[in-house]
Amino acid sequence: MSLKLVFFPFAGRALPARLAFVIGNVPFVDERVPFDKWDSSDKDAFPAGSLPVLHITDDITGATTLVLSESQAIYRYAGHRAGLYPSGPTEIGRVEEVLKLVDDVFSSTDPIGLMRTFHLQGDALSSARKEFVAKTIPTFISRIEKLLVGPYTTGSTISISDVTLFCIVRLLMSGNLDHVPVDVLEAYPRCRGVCEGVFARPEVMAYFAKYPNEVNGA
Ligand SMILES: N[C@@H](CCC(=O)N[C@@H](CS)C(=O)NCC(=O)O)C(=O)O
Repeated sequence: MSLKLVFFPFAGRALPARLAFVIGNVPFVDERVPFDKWDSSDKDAFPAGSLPVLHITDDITGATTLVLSESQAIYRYAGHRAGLYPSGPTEIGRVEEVLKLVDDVFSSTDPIGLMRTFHLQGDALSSARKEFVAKTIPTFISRIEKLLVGPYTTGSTISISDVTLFCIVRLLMSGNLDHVPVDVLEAYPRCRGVCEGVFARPEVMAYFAKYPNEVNGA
């Protein structure tokens, strides 16, 4: 099977899958579509009219086996291929719970998810980000904090939920998000510990040496 992950030339919704493949030493084509090329492309050629998309091709026949369009599905597929998806029901349950909660931090509407703040400006941005810090983080990150066994989600073995958590923790602590202070995760040492564990892996460090602009998950 050959894998091609198509996304834009930034971290965003592709970083967890890129890192999963890197950590699992799974070869993949990391196609990065320039914005001007995307703007002029036929969106109907993409299942959801958006990116990321993961193409899986049979090496022998050259036939397309699967085209995945949703980042959450892509993370799970990447986790399986990379050996980052657990096999036991207890661990699966816990990893899925953390995956869902990380996604809630991004896209939940009640309280406000980070994605909804990205296109705001001025007072609207300030008030949405303040709500995000005051409500969303305590609601979802504190739940994740309680679930983590440590040093990773299920204990000593890294899982795909650790990779997605790493990406959001780096972004939240980056200082790149207006109105989100860099110490916003001070009260969540286990979440920060997962982040440190993922970041310390040689293959992850090598990835960020190649793509330094993605190191803060943006
Ligand atoms: N639900 C989709 C959302 C994908 C999405 O919104 N992708 C954005 C980039 S992060 C995109 O393709 N934007 C360009 C466009 O919609 O034209 C997923 O999770 O994969």
